[in-house]
Amino acid sequence: MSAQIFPVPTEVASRALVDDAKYQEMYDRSVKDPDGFWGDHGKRIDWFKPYTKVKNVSYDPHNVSIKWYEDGTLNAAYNCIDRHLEKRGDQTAIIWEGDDPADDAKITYRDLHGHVCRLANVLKARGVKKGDRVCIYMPMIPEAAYAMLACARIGAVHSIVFGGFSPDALAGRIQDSDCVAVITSDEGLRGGKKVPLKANADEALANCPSVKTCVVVKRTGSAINWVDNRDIWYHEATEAASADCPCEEMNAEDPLFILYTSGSTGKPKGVLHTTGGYMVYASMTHEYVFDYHDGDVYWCTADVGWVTGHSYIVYGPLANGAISLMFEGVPSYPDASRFWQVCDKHQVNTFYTAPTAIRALMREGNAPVEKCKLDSLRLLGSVGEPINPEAWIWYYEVVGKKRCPIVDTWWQTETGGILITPLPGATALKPGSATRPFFGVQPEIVDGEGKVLDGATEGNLCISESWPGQMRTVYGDHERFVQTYFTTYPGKYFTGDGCRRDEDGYYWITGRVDDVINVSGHRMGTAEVESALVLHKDVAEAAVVGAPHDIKGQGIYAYVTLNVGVEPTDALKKELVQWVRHEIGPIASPDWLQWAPGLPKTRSGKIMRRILRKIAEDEFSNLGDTSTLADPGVVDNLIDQRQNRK
Ligand code: 6R9
Repeated sequence: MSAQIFPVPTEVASRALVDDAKYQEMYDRSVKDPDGFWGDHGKRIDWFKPYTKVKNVSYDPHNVSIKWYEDGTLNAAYNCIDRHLEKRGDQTAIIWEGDDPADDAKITYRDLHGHVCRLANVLKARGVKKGDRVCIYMPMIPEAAYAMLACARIGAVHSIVFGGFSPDALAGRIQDSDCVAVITSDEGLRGGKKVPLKANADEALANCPSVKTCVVVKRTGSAINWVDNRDIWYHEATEAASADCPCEEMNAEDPLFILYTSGSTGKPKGVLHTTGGYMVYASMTHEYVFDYHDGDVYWCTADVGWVTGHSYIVYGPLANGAISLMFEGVPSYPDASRFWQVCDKHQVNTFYTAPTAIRALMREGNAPVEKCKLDSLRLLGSVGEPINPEAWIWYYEVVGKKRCPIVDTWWQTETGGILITPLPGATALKPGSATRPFFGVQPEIVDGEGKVLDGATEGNLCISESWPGQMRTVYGDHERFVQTYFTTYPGKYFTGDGCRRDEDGYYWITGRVDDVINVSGHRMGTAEVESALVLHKDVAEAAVVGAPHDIKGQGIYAYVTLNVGVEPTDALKKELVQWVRHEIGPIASPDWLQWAPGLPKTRSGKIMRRILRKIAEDEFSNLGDTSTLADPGVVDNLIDQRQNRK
């Protein structure tokens, strides 16, 4: 592994909130005295009624219960907007950069207050009340942030569905949480291409009787279908609404949002986050990890459809009164220099993106980066998947000009905020390592039997104690929450990731150890893709695994068994790829599809994905234990087919 170490640069250290000694001191206190530590840091948030209790958590598999600040009351929108009005009402809250480089806007905290209140009043007038679920299916426009905060303001629980998901995927998520309203736009615009959001929503809503209201933002102005009494134009309704809307007083443990994420089995899970602990954790990690100082321009390139957009475009930064840049487009449009042009244009200080984007841009060479000055950049960040040292070095040298530390932040939808990460002023960096735990986070590496391993070692990553940003349950299915995260290694939260710890106590995430594929930093359950494939009339069976992919990190490799009598043609392959795209969305498109006359199974009928993974990686001589195979001939056949393709 990479032995190179990058110490904290002096300029970074001189302005940093935390140096190494302070990190150690704060970390020690956070684990020895969590009540004292989080009791103090909880005060970074404004509470209507202060809490008297801090942590109340049980990881006992018979009674998993996670509560933080349980008797405090607050409102997330108040913390992101109202409390800043006096001091920084005229400061920019959101810099919006459109898909077209000529399109941009600056929204001050005062503007934000008006927009959010108006939309909140529109929702209220349509009967949306505290506790109701509202689905947001939006492009990256400021109205997406207004929608989140309007829900938070009135105590409605938002559930954002990424704009790249299909009507079916959207419908499933709306139905699972019985949303009463949907907020969408006529179309989205990405890389010059239109995305038919309203048409998709219409198709989904045909099967979602719980939805009484669909608020539509006009983004492109294209003609759309309209359902009277259900659909309302955002611009018309908000114009007529009052710009004053009181904040609902929420208990710390009242839900703030649901976000669906893929797991190793079954349909996506509705990860539920509550208000108090989440806000404390999102704002605190945003400040310390990005060493945020007043006036810094901070850009996280994620989409609000993913958890990174929730915590590090909206809730964390806005709770801190930050300037948060929101980008509608893609890194390659109009050309591969776009990210860097936006950095120069808005004088971005902190830039936070995903390894897949870095790898894709790296492939374009240095010229698109070198066209730009990038002298405003001070700090770089990475999230979503392990960053390979080669991409790390390129990011560090070519983008950051060897001046800017890279914070490689490991976390999950479930964790609400960053758990393992460098702190810019405190942590020497090793390319490819997420380095050390954030305050209060106690990682443990365990072997297959759950034995905790000490020192330099490798195994499965668990977290032994709770932190305030942790998810509280799977919406509507607490048992699934317990089963998924707390039964594999009783008494600990199991992350689903593999991990190595080196001699210096640095953590290196090695990737998922379950049946989840990380495609371009987005999680996809193999089971979901398989279910989509077997829905096709010609498919008898399918098995999906992840395989190494140059840009995406992992790509989707599908083995498909056709029904008897169906001809395996290239046209059918294309059709099946399209089929999955249509069923789930473009992010689920298989990158490779191989015909499998039979699948390797155990005698009890379990598909042996381990073997399929090896075949997809061309590691034919290293298949591991094959003694439990019901029919070894199946494997030889798959290897033959794989070899003949090349
Ligand atoms: C925030 C987010 C979570 C999974 C996680 C892990 C992978 C995320 C990473 C990383 C290595 C990092 N992951 N950050 N792996 N280094 N810095 O991505 O949430 O979409 O839920 O994905 O992503 O495998 O378990 P989510």
